[in-house]
Amino acid sequence: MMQHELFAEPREPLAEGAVLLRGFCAREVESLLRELDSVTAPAPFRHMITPGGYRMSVAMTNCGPLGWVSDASGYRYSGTDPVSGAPWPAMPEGFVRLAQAAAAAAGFPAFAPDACLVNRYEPGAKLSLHQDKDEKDFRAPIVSVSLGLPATFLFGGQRRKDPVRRFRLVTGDVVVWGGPARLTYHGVSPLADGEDTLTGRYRINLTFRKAG
Ligand code: MD6
Ligand code: FE
Repeated sequence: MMQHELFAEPREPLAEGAVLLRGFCAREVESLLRELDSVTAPAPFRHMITPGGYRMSVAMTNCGPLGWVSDASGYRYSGTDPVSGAPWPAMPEGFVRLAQAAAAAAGFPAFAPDACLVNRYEPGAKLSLHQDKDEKDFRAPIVSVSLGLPATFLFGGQRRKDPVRRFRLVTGDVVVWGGPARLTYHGVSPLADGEDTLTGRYRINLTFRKAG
C-alpha cells in the first residue's frame, strides 16, 4: 500500500485561510490538560443557556482577559466569570505558546489571543452550525485545539445553506482559520462514545481568539 493511504498529510488545507495541522500538539496533550486544571479549578465547566432558552450540550469555561458567555440576553465577551464574579483565570503559558506557534505555522504571525474558550463534549454533545462573529476584529485568525475523544468537524461555506464537508479531528490536532475563511459556517457532530486514556469520555476543545 502506498504511504499516502496509510498516513494522512499532516497539513491539510481546508479552504483559503483555513488549515488542519494534524498532530501539531500531539506531544503536548498531557501538559496542556494539566495546565487546564489551573483554569477549571477556579472556573469550572458549566452548561450555558442560549438566548433562545436552551441549555447547551457542550460545557464551557474560559481563560484569558476575555471569555465568551451566553445567557438569555445574548452572546458576548465578558472580562469576568458570571458564576464567580471574578476575572477569568489567566491563559496558561503552554496555551499561549501553542496558539502562537500554530497561527504562525498557518501564515498568521504575531497572533496575540486575548480569549480562550474551552469546550467540553460528552458523548452525544454537539455544536450546531454557526459562525464565530462575536469578536471585534475579524483580521485575527482563530486557533482550535482538539484534546481527548475524536470528533467530526463540520466545515461549510460563507452561507448557512452552503454544502458542508466533514473532517475527523483527533487528540493533538489543531485547526487554524482566518483571512477569507474567518466567517465560515462550522460545527461539531454529536460526539461518539469512547474512552481516551487522558480525558476518559470527553473531548476538550480550546479555541483561541482575539476578541477585544
Ligand atoms: C469545536 N470549534 O471544535 C468547536 N470555531 O469544539 C469551533 O466552534 C470553532 O474549531 C471557530 C474556529 C475553530 C473552531
Ligand atoms: Fe466556532
